[in-house]
Amino acid sequence: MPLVYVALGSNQGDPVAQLRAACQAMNELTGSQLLACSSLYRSAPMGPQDQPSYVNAVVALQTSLEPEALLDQLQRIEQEHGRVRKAERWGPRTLDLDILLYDKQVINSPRLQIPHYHMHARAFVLYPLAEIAPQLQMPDGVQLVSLLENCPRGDLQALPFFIQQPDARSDLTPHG
Ligand code: J1A
Repeated sequence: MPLVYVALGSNQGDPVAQLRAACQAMNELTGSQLLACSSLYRSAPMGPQDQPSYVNAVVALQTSLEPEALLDQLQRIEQEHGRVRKAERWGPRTLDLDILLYDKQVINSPRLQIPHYHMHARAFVLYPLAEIAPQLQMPDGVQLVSLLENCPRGDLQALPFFIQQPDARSDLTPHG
């Protein structure tokens, strides 16, 4: 079954609770099982700084869903779990789910670019990914560790909260 890495991010409402709920929802997707979750990390937002800091994580998901079907499901989870109730109405979407890698596939469709276009240079993606898949290789053969060498940690900070780990698996060897 394909092995997929998904990045999670939130900076509105209760980001830790939203990331936990998103993980549980991914684990409940048809033909899917969460294999590993990174720690949670906090960092300043990119761009305009007049918004709360982000909480990010990366998970490994084994799934029989095709890439676009998985995207549909992740977008549904974003809608269901990523909305902050503000006074009497629902605010904007506040949960981001990005497919970083889908096995070794390279996809460039109107809806989907894999490997994710921004993953090569973002500390809040690379460090959590390295935590759960230190040996990972990109589809073009570049090692994750060499991306890390060119990506300073910056203000990225691991948080003392955890997403409940799925059952430990000794056979989890990402991308062989
Ligand atoms: C569209 N897409 O992107 S939202 C979607 N490839 O409709 C998809 N591999 O069709 C398309 N996975 O976290 C193309 N979607 C995709 N993202 C792929 C998913 N600062 C794909 N510190 C638009 N931390 C889509 N985040 C893509 N500052 C963009 C959400 C989902 C991430 C904003 C810190 C953060 C942001 C800004 C941050 C952080 C948006 N991140």
